[in-house]
Amino acid sequence: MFKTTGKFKYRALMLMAALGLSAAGQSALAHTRLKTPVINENAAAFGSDYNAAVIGHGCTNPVTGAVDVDVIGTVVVFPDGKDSIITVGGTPHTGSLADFVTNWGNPVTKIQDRSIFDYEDYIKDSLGNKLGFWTGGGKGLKGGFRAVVPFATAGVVINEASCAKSVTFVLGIADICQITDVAGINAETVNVWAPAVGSVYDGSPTRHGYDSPATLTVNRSITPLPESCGAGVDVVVKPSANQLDRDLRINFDGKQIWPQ
Ligand SMILES: [Cu+2]
Repeated sequence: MFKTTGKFKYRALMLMAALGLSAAGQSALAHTRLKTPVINENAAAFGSDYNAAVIGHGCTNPVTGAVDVDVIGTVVVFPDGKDSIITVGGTPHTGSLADFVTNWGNPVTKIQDRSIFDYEDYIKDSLGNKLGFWTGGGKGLKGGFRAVVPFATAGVVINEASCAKSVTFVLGIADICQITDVAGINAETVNVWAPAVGSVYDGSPTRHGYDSPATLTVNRSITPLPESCGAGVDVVVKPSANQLDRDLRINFDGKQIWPQ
Protein backbone atom coordinates (compact mmCIF):
# COMPACT_ATOMS: atom_id res chain seq x y z
CA MET A 1 0.00 0.00 0.00
CA PHE A 2 2.59 2.52 1.09
CA LYS A 3 4.97 1.34 -1.59
CA THR A 4 2.36 1.93 -4.29
CA THR A 5 1.57 5.37 -2.93
CA GLY A 6 5.25 6.20 -2.81
CA LYS A 7 5.79 5.03 -6.34
CA PHE A 8 2.77 6.95 -7.55
CA LYS A 9 3.95 10.11 -5.84
CA TYR A 10 7.42 9.71 -7.28
CA ARG A 11 5.99 9.28 -10.78
CA ALA A 12 3.71 12.28 -10.34
CA LEU A 13 6.65 14.37 -9.22
CA MET A 14 8.74 13.25 -12.18
CA LEU A 15 5.85 14.09 -14.49
CA MET A 16 5.45 17.50 -12.93
CA ALA A 17 9.18 18.11 -13.23
CA ALA A 18 9.06 17.12 -16.90
CA LEU A 19 6.11 19.41 -17.53
CA GLY A 20 7.85 22.21 -15.70
CA LEU A 21 10.95 21.80 -17.85
CA SER A 22 9.07 21.63 -21.14
CA ALA A 23 6.91 24.60 -20.20
CA ALA A 24 9.78 26.81 -19.08
CA GLY A 25 9.92 28.72 -22.34
CA GLN A 26 6.24 29.62 -21.98
CA SER A 27 6.16 30.47 -18.27
CA ALA A 28 4.99 34.02 -19.06
CA LEU A 29 1.75 32.45 -20.27
CA ALA A 30 0.87 30.78 -16.93
CA HIS A 31 -2.69 32.00 -16.59
CA THR A 32 -4.38 32.51 -13.22
CA ARG A 33 -5.60 29.10 -12.04
CA LEU A 34 -6.50 27.34 -8.80
CA LYS A 35 -3.58 25.81 -6.98
CA THR A 36 -5.54 22.54 -6.63
CA PRO A 37 -7.93 22.37 -9.58
CA VAL A 38 -9.23 18.83 -8.90
CA ILE A 39 -10.58 17.67 -5.53
CA ASN A 40 -12.71 14.84 -4.22
CA GLU A 41 -16.35 15.07 -3.27
CA ASN A 42 -17.09 16.37 0.23
CA ALA A 43 -13.41 16.61 1.07
CA ALA A 44 -13.82 19.43 3.60
CA ALA A 45 -13.43 17.17 6.62
CA PHE A 46 -10.04 16.02 5.36
CA GLY A 47 -8.60 19.44 4.73
CA SER A 48 -8.09 18.89 1.03
CA ASP A 49 -10.38 21.77 0.26
CA TYR A 50 -7.72 24.28 1.28
CA ASN A 51 -6.96 25.96 -1.98
CA ALA A 52 -5.76 29.18 -3.56
CA ALA A 53 -6.00 31.28 -6.66
CA VAL A 54 -2.54 31.50 -8.18
CA ILE A 55 -1.99 34.74 -10.09
CA GLY A 56 0.43 33.62 -12.78
CA HIS A 57 1.46 36.97 -14.19
CA GLY A 58 0.62 40.64 -14.44
CA CYS A 59 -1.00 42.71 -17.17
CA THR A 60 0.54 43.44 -20.54
CA ASN A 61 3.19 46.12 -20.80
CA PRO A 62 2.25 48.03 -23.98
CA VAL A 63 5.88 48.85 -24.76
CA THR A 64 7.56 45.47 -24.28
CA GLY A 65 4.57 43.15 -24.64
CA ALA A 66 5.66 41.34 -21.46
CA VAL A 67 2.95 40.39 -18.94
CA ASP A 68 4.79 41.96 -16.01
CA VAL A 69 2.69 44.97 -14.97
CA ASP A 70 1.96 45.00 -11.20
CA VAL A 71 -1.41 43.60 -10.05
CA ILE A 72 -3.21 45.81 -7.52
CA GLY A 73 -6.14 43.54 -6.74
CA THR A 74 -8.03 40.42 -7.71
CA VAL A 75 -11.66 39.26 -7.73
CA VAL A 76 -12.69 35.59 -7.56
CA VAL A 77 -16.30 34.48 -8.13
CA PHE A 78 -17.88 31.01 -8.16
CA PRO A 79 -21.12 30.19 -10.02
CA ASP A 80 -24.09 30.86 -7.74
CA GLY A 81 -25.92 27.70 -8.88
CA LYS A 82 -29.16 29.62 -9.36
CA ASP A 83 -29.09 30.84 -12.95
CA SER A 84 -25.81 29.10 -13.78
CA ILE A 85 -25.17 27.52 -17.17
CA ILE A 86 -25.08 23.74 -16.73
CA THR A 87 -23.94 21.21 -19.30
CA VAL A 88 -23.93 17.42 -19.02
CA GLY A 89 -21.40 15.73 -21.25
CA GLY A 90 -21.37 18.96 -23.27
CA THR A 91 -25.17 19.08 -23.68
CA PRO A 92 -27.17 21.92 -22.05
CA HIS A 93 -29.11 20.86 -18.95
CA THR A 94 -32.42 22.58 -18.32
CA GLY A 95 -32.90 21.36 -14.74
CA SER A 96 -31.31 22.76 -11.62
CA LEU A 97 -27.86 22.26 -10.12
CA ALA A 98 -29.53 20.27 -7.32
CA ASP A 99 -29.93 17.47 -9.88
CA PHE A 100 -26.18 16.93 -9.47
CA VAL A 101 -25.04 18.75 -6.30
CA THR A 102 -27.23 18.78 -3.20
CA ASN A 103 -25.49 21.39 -1.05
CA TRP A 104 -24.22 24.20 -3.29
CA GLY A 105 -24.92 27.73 -2.06
CA ASN A 106 -22.13 29.00 0.13
CA PRO A 107 -19.07 27.67 -1.65
CA VAL A 108 -16.12 29.71 -0.44
CA THR A 109 -14.39 30.93 2.72
CA LYS A 110 -11.51 33.38 2.34
CA ILE A 111 -8.44 32.52 4.35
CA GLN A 112 -7.31 35.82 5.79
CA ASP A 113 -4.00 36.91 4.32
CA ARG A 114 -2.30 40.27 3.97
CA SER A 115 0.93 39.08 2.45
CA ILE A 116 0.17 40.56 -1.00
CA PHE A 117 -2.84 42.85 -0.59
CA ASP A 118 -4.01 44.79 2.48
CA TYR A 119 -7.77 44.56 2.08
CA GLU A 120 -10.20 41.75 1.38
CA ASP A 121 -13.89 41.08 1.62
CA TYR A 122 -16.58 38.71 0.45
CA ILE A 123 -18.86 38.89 -2.53
CA LYS A 124 -22.23 37.67 -1.23
CA ASP A 125 -25.66 37.05 -2.64
CA SER A 126 -28.77 38.65 -1.15
CA LEU A 127 -29.02 35.83 1.41
CA GLY A 128 -25.48 36.34 2.62
CA ASN A 129 -24.02 33.31 0.84
CA LYS A 130 -20.33 33.75 0.06
CA LEU A 131 -19.97 33.36 -3.70
CA GLY A 132 -16.50 34.80 -3.91
CA PHE A 133 -14.16 37.47 -2.65
CA TRP A 134 -11.93 40.31 -3.67
CA THR A 135 -8.58 41.32 -2.25
CA GLY A 136 -6.59 44.41 -3.14
CA GLY A 137 -4.64 47.46 -2.05
CA GLY A 138 -1.35 47.68 -0.23
CA LYS A 139 1.87 46.94 -2.05
CA GLY A 140 0.21 44.48 -4.40
CA LEU A 141 1.83 41.92 -6.68
CA LYS A 142 5.08 43.01 -8.25
CA GLY A 143 5.52 42.22 -11.94
CA GLY A 144 7.55 39.06 -12.51
CA PHE A 145 6.29 37.39 -9.32
CA ARG A 146 3.32 35.11 -8.66
CA ALA A 147 0.74 35.42 -5.91
CA VAL A 148 -0.97 32.63 -3.98
CA VAL A 149 -4.32 33.93 -2.74
CA PRO A 150 -5.65 31.40 -0.22
CA PHE A 151 -9.24 30.31 0.35
CA ALA A 152 -11.17 27.19 1.28
CA THR A 153 -14.12 25.60 -0.49
CA ALA A 154 -17.05 23.90 1.21
CA GLY A 155 -17.39 20.13 0.89
CA VAL A 156 -19.37 19.46 -2.27
CA VAL A 157 -21.96 16.66 -2.04
CA ILE A 158 -22.85 15.01 -5.35
CA ASN A 159 -26.47 13.89 -5.68
CA GLU A 160 -26.22 10.14 -5.20
CA ALA A 161 -29.15 9.50 -7.55
CA SER A 162 -27.42 11.39 -10.37
CA CYS A 163 -25.08 9.99 -12.99
CA ALA A 164 -22.47 12.71 -12.35
CA LYS A 165 -18.98 11.27 -12.05
CA SER A 166 -17.55 14.77 -11.79
CA VAL A 167 -18.81 18.32 -11.47
CA THR A 168 -16.59 21.16 -12.72
CA PHE A 169 -17.25 24.66 -11.46
CA VAL A 170 -16.01 27.41 -13.77
CA LEU A 171 -14.86 30.60 -12.03
CA GLY A 172 -14.75 34.22 -13.00
CA ILE A 173 -11.49 35.92 -11.97
CA ALA A 174 -10.17 39.40 -12.69
CA ASP A 175 -6.58 40.39 -11.90
CA ILE A 176 -6.64 44.17 -11.90
CA CYS A 177 -3.64 46.34 -12.74
CA GLN A 178 -5.41 49.63 -13.30
CA ILE A 179 -8.82 50.85 -12.11
CA THR A 180 -11.01 51.61 -15.14
CA ASP A 181 -14.61 51.45 -16.21
CA VAL A 182 -15.85 48.50 -18.24
CA ALA A 183 -14.90 50.21 -21.52
CA GLY A 184 -11.33 50.54 -20.26
CA ILE A 185 -10.87 46.83 -19.64
CA ASN A 186 -8.12 45.42 -21.83
CA ALA A 187 -4.95 43.35 -21.49
CA GLU A 188 -3.02 46.38 -20.22
CA THR A 189 -5.46 47.16 -17.38
CA VAL A 190 -6.95 43.81 -16.29
CA ASN A 191 -6.41 40.13 -16.91
CA VAL A 192 -9.88 38.60 -17.04
CA TRP A 193 -10.16 34.83 -16.65
CA ALA A 194 -13.82 34.13 -17.19
CA PRO A 195 -15.96 31.99 -19.42
CA ALA A 196 -17.23 33.87 -22.48
CA VAL A 197 -20.92 33.71 -21.62
CA GLY A 198 -21.98 37.13 -22.88
CA SER A 199 -21.03 39.20 -19.82
CA VAL A 200 -19.42 42.64 -20.03
CA TYR A 201 -16.13 40.86 -19.27
CA ASP A 202 -16.00 38.68 -22.41
CA GLY A 203 -13.72 41.03 -24.33
CA SER A 204 -12.21 40.25 -27.71
CA PRO A 205 -11.39 36.67 -28.78
CA THR A 206 -7.85 37.91 -29.47
CA ARG A 207 -7.39 39.14 -25.89
CA HIS A 208 -4.88 37.28 -23.71
CA GLY A 209 -6.86 34.78 -21.66
CA TYR A 210 -10.11 35.07 -23.61
CA ASP A 211 -12.60 32.36 -22.54
CA SER A 212 -9.85 30.72 -20.50
CA PRO A 213 -11.21 30.50 -16.96
CA ALA A 214 -9.91 28.75 -13.86
CA THR A 215 -11.91 25.69 -12.84
CA LEU A 216 -12.53 23.50 -9.80
CA THR A 217 -13.40 19.90 -10.61
CA VAL A 218 -15.05 17.79 -7.90
CA ASN A 219 -14.77 14.05 -8.51
CA ARG A 220 -17.48 11.72 -7.23
CA SER A 221 -15.88 9.72 -4.45
CA ILE A 222 -18.48 9.08 -1.73
CA THR A 223 -21.46 7.34 -3.33
CA PRO A 224 -21.25 4.78 -6.16
CA LEU A 225 -22.73 5.60 -9.56
CA PRO A 226 -26.15 3.99 -10.00
CA GLU A 227 -25.74 0.96 -12.24
CA SER A 228 -28.04 2.42 -14.89
CA CYS A 229 -25.55 5.29 -15.39
CA GLY A 230 -22.92 3.24 -17.18
CA ALA A 231 -19.67 5.19 -17.16
CA GLY A 232 -21.35 8.32 -15.77
CA VAL A 233 -21.27 11.90 -17.04
CA ASP A 234 -19.14 15.00 -16.52
CA VAL A 235 -21.11 18.06 -15.47
CA VAL A 236 -19.87 21.63 -16.03
CA VAL A 237 -21.31 24.65 -14.21
CA LYS A 238 -20.55 28.16 -15.47
CA PRO A 239 -21.68 31.46 -13.97
CA SER A 240 -24.33 33.23 -16.03
CA ALA A 241 -23.61 36.53 -17.79
CA ASN A 242 -26.00 38.16 -15.31
CA GLN A 243 -24.05 36.85 -12.37
CA LEU A 244 -20.66 37.91 -13.73
CA ASP A 245 -22.01 41.39 -14.51
CA ARG A 246 -23.35 41.62 -10.95
CA ASP A 247 -20.69 39.83 -8.89
CA LEU A 248 -17.32 40.27 -10.62
CA ARG A 249 -16.61 43.64 -9.03
CA ILE A 250 -15.08 45.26 -5.97
CA ASN A 251 -17.28 47.05 -3.45
CA PHE A 252 -15.32 48.86 -0.76
CA ASP A 253 -16.93 50.77 2.10
CA GLY A 254 -20.30 50.56 0.38
CA LYS A 255 -18.98 51.95 -2.88
CA GLN A 256 -18.13 50.12 -6.09
CA ILE A 257 -14.49 50.89 -6.93
CA TRP A 258 -13.94 48.39 -9.77
CA PRO A 259 -15.06 48.56 -12.47
CA GLN A 260 -15.83 52.25 -12.11
CU1 LIG B 1 -1.49 34.18 -19.22
